[in-house]
Amino acid sequence: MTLRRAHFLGLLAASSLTGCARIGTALTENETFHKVLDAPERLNLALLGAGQPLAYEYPDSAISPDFRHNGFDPPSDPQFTQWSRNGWHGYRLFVSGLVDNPTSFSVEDLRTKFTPLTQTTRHDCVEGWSVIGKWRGVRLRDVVAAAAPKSDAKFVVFRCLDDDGTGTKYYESLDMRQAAHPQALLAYDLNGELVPLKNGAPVRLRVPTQLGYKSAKHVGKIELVAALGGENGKGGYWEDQGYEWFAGI
Ligand SMILES: Nc1nc2c(c(=O)[nH]1)N[C@H]1C(S)=C(S)[C@@H](COP(=O)(O)O)O[C@H]1N2
Ligand SMILES: [Mo]
Repeated sequence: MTLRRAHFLGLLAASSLTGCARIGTALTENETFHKVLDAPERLNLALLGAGQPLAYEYPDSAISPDFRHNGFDPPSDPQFTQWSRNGWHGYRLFVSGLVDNPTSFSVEDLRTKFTPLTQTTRHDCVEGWSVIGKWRGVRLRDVVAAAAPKSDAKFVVFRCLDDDGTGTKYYESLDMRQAAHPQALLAYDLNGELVPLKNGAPVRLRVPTQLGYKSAKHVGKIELVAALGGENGKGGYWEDQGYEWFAGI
């Protein structure tokens, strides 16, 4: 399958201008900046991600010996169990919703079709503990761009494969700007090995600029939507229980 790395993505002019306004004047020298101005109805996710505050990246010496885990048990259904026993063969990460190019990726696709990124960042759980881990994966924005979001796509919803024991699945969401953050990662490795089951295998989101509950584990599907609310709830399992949707740290 050919990846559509559309240079520009169709998003509304309003969000495009917001994205540009935050970046300041340095980019006015940049050819891309002018292209965005020439086509204000379109938006470049890399540009939207630029200029946002970055989470601190630690040296390897700071990596926690064990990356503590939290949350629901990993999925235990036969299909997930089979994937996990077969090196994740059969698993696919779907990208759908308000996109021109609905698509899906195996873990191998993620490893080979995208530029890899490694980051050693801190994970802060709202319960008051932190761990530092070295994650490797692909930028969320590259995976989103491959699906070519439509102009009305405003939020990115992560549908997870695990549930709370009563059948209610974990889910989370980011807006397009947060999804474009250069450190928002879809991770497949932790500390040089496959992401362990307890930490969200085979693919988990890492958003080091926000509290741990935003970093959805066991992601099965990424959905581009116009709005939260309705079937998209308050934008996350814990948000539906009263947590803040924005969990910046
Ligand atoms: N799918 C899924 N994602 C999840 C959770 C969960 O229960 N299920 N728990 C969240 C919370 S509260 C935290 S602190 C982190 C824990 O990640 P870890 O188990 O790798 O430490 O995952 C977040 N993402
Ligand atoms: Mo958490």
